[in-house]
Amino acid sequence: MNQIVEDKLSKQNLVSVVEEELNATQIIDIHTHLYKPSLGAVGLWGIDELVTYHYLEAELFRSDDIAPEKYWALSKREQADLIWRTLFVENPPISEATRGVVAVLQALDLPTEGRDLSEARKFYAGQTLEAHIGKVFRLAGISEAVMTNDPLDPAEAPLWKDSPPHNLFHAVLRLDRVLEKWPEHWQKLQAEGYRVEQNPTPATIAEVRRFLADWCKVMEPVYMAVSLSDDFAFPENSIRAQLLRDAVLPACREFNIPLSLMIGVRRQVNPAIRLAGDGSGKADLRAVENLCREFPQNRFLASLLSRENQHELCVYSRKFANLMPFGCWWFLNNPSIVEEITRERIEMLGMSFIPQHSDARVLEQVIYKWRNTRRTMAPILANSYALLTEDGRPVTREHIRHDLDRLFRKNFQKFCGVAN
Ligand code: FIX
Ligand code: ZN
Repeated sequence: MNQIVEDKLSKQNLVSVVEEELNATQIIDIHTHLYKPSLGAVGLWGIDELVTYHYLEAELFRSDDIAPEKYWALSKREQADLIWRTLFVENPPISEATRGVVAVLQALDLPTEGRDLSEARKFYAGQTLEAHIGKVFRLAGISEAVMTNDPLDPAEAPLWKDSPPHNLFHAVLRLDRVLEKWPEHWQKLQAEGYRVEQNPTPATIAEVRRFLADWCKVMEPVYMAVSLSDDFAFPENSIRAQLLRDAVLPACREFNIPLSLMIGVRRQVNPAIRLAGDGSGKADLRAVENLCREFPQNRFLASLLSRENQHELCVYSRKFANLMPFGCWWFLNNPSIVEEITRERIEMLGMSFIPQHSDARVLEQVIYKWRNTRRTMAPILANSYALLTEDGRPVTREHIRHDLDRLFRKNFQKFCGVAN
């Protein structure tokens, strides 16, 4: 790193310099459920989607005695009105998810204390998606968002025909339906002309490889991804393990992209509340250990859903350079837990990890999720630099800028082979 002679920062002004440099860093959001404009038909944006986010639906069911089936019978607008009244008018929006909506409204200069959503709905009536995306990304301080793209999603797949690349978005080939739900989906591949059967025979494996290659050519994904249940094991005697070993990992090597392992979901612990009904469980990370050791030519992004798995993920990341921990996922994306996870990652991994992703499902969520990340991370980073200064090594603004660029851009770009 070329040494620029700079003022050595005192402990007092470390926090303000870290905050300034965090605000100036254009972040790459490496996992979202957002979509480029040409896939806009499946993308979510606007006040009614923001207020009916599944995190808020879960909180509604705790604060109102409405039965889920009655809620599901309401229109999207009626659902949003009920959530707004219950979680924002009758009660203070003090949770992470409700406060996030307030932060978005403030950032968009919309009323945050309204008795209803009429002002916000009037604002959105005048917005066009592409211009709004640019404004929201600027407010969030992100330069790009990485999507989640499922070739077996009947709503999304047809939209990829003639869908042009977009400079603000990267694609990801999402494989839950192939790896986690093969029995329910192999016939979809067959219907598309891939000569597969339910048993993963060598011929079926070859056709799954062809399916993956065809979609890699269409999407040009920066990585492949799968969300795996908390009981994921590898090796194991299962179709999932065989498809992973014989089709997905070779395809990742063929296209030189990582596989993102998101492990720990306990699907539909309460089906009555639909997308809000997923839970979390501690995983056995020997699966990750075995994958990293047995496939050194593969690279693995990893984000785990259980707080109890985080420290051992740091230990494994010290053992395997082909393992990149990322984000404080889903139920972990709360300041109290982000602080613990980020501090132990810095202590054990230096700046060789990817601290956060937004997981945004609704476009405007990136505004609050990245405001929270910057607010939570500034004192953590300043503390790390204060300790370094105390122990004898002065820190400059250039050092901080270099580290933030690694954390929020270069580690992803290098690990996924994405150009700057
Ligand atoms: O599997 C995933 O990508 C999860 O992030 C989502 O399914 C989850 O619902 C979510 O949006 C969490 O924030
Ligand atoms: Zn996600």
